[in-house]
Amino acid sequence: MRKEDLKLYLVTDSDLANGKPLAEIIEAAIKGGVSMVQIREKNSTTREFYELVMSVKHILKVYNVPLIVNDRLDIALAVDADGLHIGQSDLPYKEARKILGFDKIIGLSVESIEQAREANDLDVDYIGLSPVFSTQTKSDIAKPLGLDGIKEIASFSKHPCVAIGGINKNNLGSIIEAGADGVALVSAIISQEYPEKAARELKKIIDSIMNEH
Ligand code: TZP
Ligand code: MG
Repeated sequence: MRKEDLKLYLVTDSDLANGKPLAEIIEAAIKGGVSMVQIREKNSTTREFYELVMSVKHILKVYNVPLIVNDRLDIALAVDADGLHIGQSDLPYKEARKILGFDKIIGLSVESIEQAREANDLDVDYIGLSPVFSTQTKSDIAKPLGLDGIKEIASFSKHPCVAIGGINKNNLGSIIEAGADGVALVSAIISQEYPEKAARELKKIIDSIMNEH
Protein backbone atom coordinates (compact mmCIF):
# COMPACT_ATOMS: atom_id res chain seq x y z
CA MET A 1 0.00 0.00 0.00
CA ARG A 2 1.20 3.52 -0.74
CA LYS A 3 1.07 5.94 2.17
CA GLU A 4 -0.30 8.60 -0.23
CA ASP A 5 -3.42 6.49 -0.64
CA LEU A 6 -4.45 7.46 2.89
CA LYS A 7 -4.48 11.19 2.18
CA LEU A 8 -8.19 11.53 1.51
CA TYR A 9 -9.93 8.33 2.55
CA LEU A 10 -13.67 8.10 1.97
CA VAL A 11 -15.65 5.83 4.31
CA THR A 12 -19.20 5.16 3.16
CA ASP A 13 -22.53 5.06 4.93
CA SER A 14 -25.46 4.69 2.56
CA ASP A 15 -27.83 5.92 5.26
CA LEU A 16 -26.23 9.36 4.86
CA ALA A 17 -26.36 9.41 1.06
CA ASN A 18 -29.78 11.15 0.85
CA GLY A 19 -31.03 8.38 -1.45
CA LYS A 20 -28.29 8.92 -4.05
CA PRO A 21 -26.63 5.74 -5.38
CA LEU A 22 -23.34 5.18 -3.62
CA ALA A 23 -21.60 4.37 -6.91
CA GLU A 24 -22.41 7.86 -8.17
CA ILE A 25 -21.12 9.54 -5.02
CA ILE A 26 -17.95 7.46 -5.04
CA GLU A 27 -17.14 8.28 -8.65
CA ALA A 28 -17.68 11.99 -8.05
CA ALA A 29 -15.57 11.87 -4.89
CA ILE A 30 -12.73 10.13 -6.72
CA LYS A 31 -12.84 12.75 -9.46
CA GLY A 32 -12.48 15.33 -6.70
CA GLY A 33 -9.42 13.61 -5.26
CA VAL A 34 -10.44 10.77 -2.94
CA SER A 35 -7.53 8.32 -2.83
CA MET A 36 -8.98 5.28 -1.04
CA VAL A 37 -12.52 4.04 -0.35
CA GLN A 38 -13.86 1.91 2.48
CA ILE A 39 -17.29 0.39 2.17
CA ARG A 40 -18.83 0.44 5.62
CA GLU A 41 -22.40 -0.68 6.06
CA LYS A 42 -23.84 -1.19 9.51
CA ASN A 43 -27.52 -1.51 8.65
CA SER A 44 -27.38 -3.86 5.68
CA THR A 45 -27.88 -7.57 5.31
CA THR A 46 -24.91 -9.63 4.18
CA ARG A 47 -26.40 -9.88 0.69
CA GLU A 48 -27.02 -6.13 0.48
CA PHE A 49 -23.49 -5.42 1.66
CA TYR A 50 -22.04 -7.85 -0.87
CA GLU A 51 -24.13 -6.41 -3.71
CA LEU A 52 -23.22 -2.87 -2.79
CA VAL A 53 -19.50 -3.66 -2.92
CA MET A 54 -19.95 -5.43 -6.25
CA SER A 55 -21.79 -2.39 -7.61
CA VAL A 56 -18.89 -0.03 -6.86
CA LYS A 57 -15.96 -2.36 -7.49
CA HIS A 58 -15.57 -1.58 -11.20
CA ILE A 59 -15.46 2.17 -10.59
CA LEU A 60 -12.60 1.82 -8.14
CA LYS A 61 -10.79 -0.41 -10.60
CA VAL A 62 -11.18 2.11 -13.44
CA TYR A 63 -9.67 4.87 -11.29
CA ASN A 64 -7.14 2.55 -9.67
CA VAL A 65 -8.32 3.45 -6.17
CA PRO A 66 -7.99 0.77 -3.44
CA LEU A 67 -11.24 -0.81 -2.26
CA ILE A 68 -11.38 -1.66 1.43
CA VAL A 69 -14.21 -3.54 3.14
CA ASN A 70 -15.11 -2.68 6.73
CA ASP A 71 -15.14 -5.51 9.25
CA ARG A 72 -16.46 -8.28 6.96
CA LEU A 73 -13.58 -10.56 6.05
CA ASP A 74 -15.94 -12.92 4.23
CA ILE A 75 -17.17 -10.13 1.97
CA ALA A 76 -13.63 -8.83 1.40
CA LEU A 77 -12.66 -12.32 0.23
CA ALA A 78 -15.80 -12.87 -1.83
CA VAL A 79 -15.36 -9.65 -3.82
CA ASP A 80 -11.55 -9.86 -3.92
CA ALA A 81 -11.24 -6.42 -2.30
CA ASP A 82 -7.85 -4.77 -1.94
CA GLY A 83 -8.15 -4.88 1.81
CA LEU A 84 -10.04 -5.03 5.07
CA HIS A 85 -10.48 -2.51 7.86
CA ILE A 86 -11.02 -3.88 11.36
CA GLY A 87 -11.71 -2.37 14.73
CA GLN A 88 -10.89 -3.43 18.25
CA SER A 89 -14.01 -5.57 18.60
CA ASP A 90 -13.72 -7.28 15.22
CA LEU A 91 -11.79 -10.42 14.33
CA PRO A 92 -8.26 -10.21 15.83
CA TYR A 93 -5.72 -8.77 13.39
CA LYS A 94 -3.58 -11.92 13.37
CA GLU A 95 -6.50 -14.12 12.34
CA ALA A 96 -7.51 -11.72 9.60
CA ARG A 97 -3.94 -11.65 8.29
CA LYS A 98 -3.72 -15.44 8.36
CA ILE A 99 -6.76 -15.69 6.12
CA LEU A 100 -6.15 -12.69 3.84
CA GLY A 101 -2.41 -13.10 3.39
CA PHE A 102 0.17 -10.37 2.92
CA ASP A 103 -0.96 -9.30 -0.54
CA LYS A 104 -3.92 -7.48 0.97
CA ILE A 105 -4.14 -4.27 2.95
CA ILE A 106 -5.28 -4.52 6.57
CA GLY A 107 -6.08 -1.37 8.52
CA LEU A 108 -6.77 -1.36 12.25
CA SER A 109 -8.63 1.26 14.28
CA VAL A 110 -7.02 2.29 17.54
CA GLU A 111 -8.99 4.21 20.12
CA SER A 112 -6.27 5.09 22.61
CA ILE A 113 -2.54 5.80 22.89
CA GLU A 114 -2.14 2.38 24.47
CA GLN A 115 -3.78 0.59 21.53
CA ALA A 116 -1.60 2.57 19.13
CA ARG A 117 1.47 1.32 21.02
CA GLU A 118 0.20 -2.26 20.83
CA ALA A 119 -0.27 -1.85 17.08
CA ASN A 120 3.49 -1.27 16.77
CA ASP A 121 3.88 -5.01 17.41
CA LEU A 122 1.56 -5.89 14.52
CA ASP A 123 2.36 -5.68 10.83
CA VAL A 124 -0.83 -3.80 9.94
CA ASP A 125 -0.65 -1.58 6.84
CA TYR A 126 -2.04 1.49 8.56
CA ILE A 127 -3.82 2.52 11.74
CA GLY A 128 -7.02 4.55 12.00
CA LEU A 129 -7.01 6.98 14.93
CA SER A 130 -10.58 6.85 16.10
CA PRO A 131 -12.16 9.22 16.79
CA VAL A 132 -10.18 12.42 16.58
CA PHE A 133 -13.24 14.57 17.32
CA SER A 134 -16.78 13.77 18.36
CA THR A 135 -19.22 12.94 15.58
CA GLN A 136 -22.90 12.22 14.96
CA THR A 137 -22.06 9.57 12.34
CA LYS A 138 -21.04 6.77 14.73
CA SER A 139 -22.71 6.30 18.09
CA ASP A 140 -20.42 3.88 19.92
CA ILE A 141 -17.25 5.94 19.71
CA ALA A 142 -14.50 6.10 22.30
CA LYS A 143 -13.32 9.33 23.95
CA PRO A 144 -11.98 11.63 21.20
CA LEU A 145 -8.18 11.55 20.92
CA GLY A 146 -8.02 15.22 19.97
CA LEU A 147 -5.12 16.85 18.18
CA ASP A 148 -2.76 16.10 21.08
CA GLY A 149 -3.58 12.40 20.80
CA ILE A 150 -2.89 12.49 17.05
CA LYS A 151 0.41 14.29 17.65
CA GLU A 152 1.54 11.80 20.23
CA ILE A 153 0.58 8.71 18.23
CA ALA A 154 2.10 10.07 15.02
CA SER A 155 5.36 10.62 16.91
CA PHE A 156 5.87 6.96 17.88
CA SER A 157 3.78 4.90 15.48
CA LYS A 158 5.69 2.88 12.95
CA HIS A 159 2.56 2.71 10.79
CA PRO A 160 0.96 5.29 8.52
CA CYS A 161 -1.76 7.07 10.52
CA VAL A 162 -5.16 8.19 9.27
CA ALA A 163 -7.48 10.13 11.57
CA ILE A 164 -11.27 9.68 11.59
CA GLY A 165 -14.28 11.27 13.27
CA GLY A 166 -15.80 14.71 12.95
CA ILE A 167 -13.41 15.84 10.24
CA ASN A 168 -14.43 18.63 7.87
CA LYS A 169 -12.82 21.39 5.82
CA ASN A 170 -12.48 23.62 8.87
CA ASN A 171 -10.48 21.25 11.06
CA LEU A 172 -8.77 19.05 8.49
CA GLY A 173 -5.67 21.24 8.24
CA SER A 174 -4.97 20.96 11.95
CA ILE A 175 -5.03 17.15 11.73
CA ILE A 176 -2.46 17.07 8.95
CA GLU A 177 -0.39 19.63 10.88
CA ALA A 178 -0.55 17.30 13.91
CA GLY A 179 1.21 14.63 11.88
CA ALA A 180 -1.50 12.40 10.39
CA ASP A 181 -0.74 10.97 6.96
CA GLY A 182 -4.34 11.39 5.95
CA VAL A 183 -7.94 11.86 6.96
CA ALA A 184 -10.88 9.49 6.69
CA LEU A 185 -14.31 11.03 6.42
CA VAL A 186 -17.92 10.06 6.01
CA SER A 187 -20.40 12.95 6.19
CA ALA A 188 -18.07 15.68 4.88
CA ILE A 189 -18.28 13.92 1.50
CA ILE A 190 -21.18 11.44 1.52
CA SER A 191 -23.89 13.85 2.66
CA GLN A 192 -22.78 16.79 0.53
CA GLU A 193 -24.87 17.90 -2.42
CA TYR A 194 -21.74 18.04 -4.60
CA PRO A 195 -19.34 15.33 -3.42
CA GLU A 196 -16.84 16.08 -6.18
CA LYS A 197 -16.58 19.71 -5.18
CA ALA A 198 -16.40 18.76 -1.49
CA ALA A 199 -13.60 16.27 -2.10
CA ARG A 200 -11.69 18.74 -4.27
CA GLU A 201 -11.84 21.38 -1.59
CA LEU A 202 -10.61 18.93 1.08
CA LYS A 203 -7.83 17.63 -1.15
CA LYS A 204 -6.62 21.15 -1.86
CA ILE A 205 -6.22 21.87 1.84
CA ILE A 206 -4.29 18.63 2.42
CA ASP A 207 -1.98 19.22 -0.53
CA SER A 208 -1.27 22.80 0.43
CA ILE A 209 -0.24 21.76 3.96
CA MET A 210 1.74 18.72 2.88
CA ASN A 211 3.60 20.79 0.29
CA GLU A 212 4.63 23.29 2.95
CA HIS A 213 6.49 20.60 4.89
N1 TZP B 1 -15.18 5.54 13.13
C1 TZP B 1 -14.86 6.42 14.05
S1 TZP B 1 -15.69 7.87 13.88
C2 TZP B 1 -16.49 7.29 12.50
C3 TZP B 1 -16.09 6.00 12.24
C4 TZP B 1 -16.58 5.17 11.15
C5 TZP B 1 -17.49 8.09 11.74
C6 TZP B 1 -16.87 9.26 11.05
O1 TZP B 1 -17.87 9.95 10.36
P1 TZP B 1 -17.78 11.52 10.09
O2 TZP B 1 -19.10 11.85 9.43
O3 TZP B 1 -16.63 11.73 9.14
O4 TZP B 1 -17.59 12.18 11.41
MG1 MG C 1 -15.70 -2.62 13.00
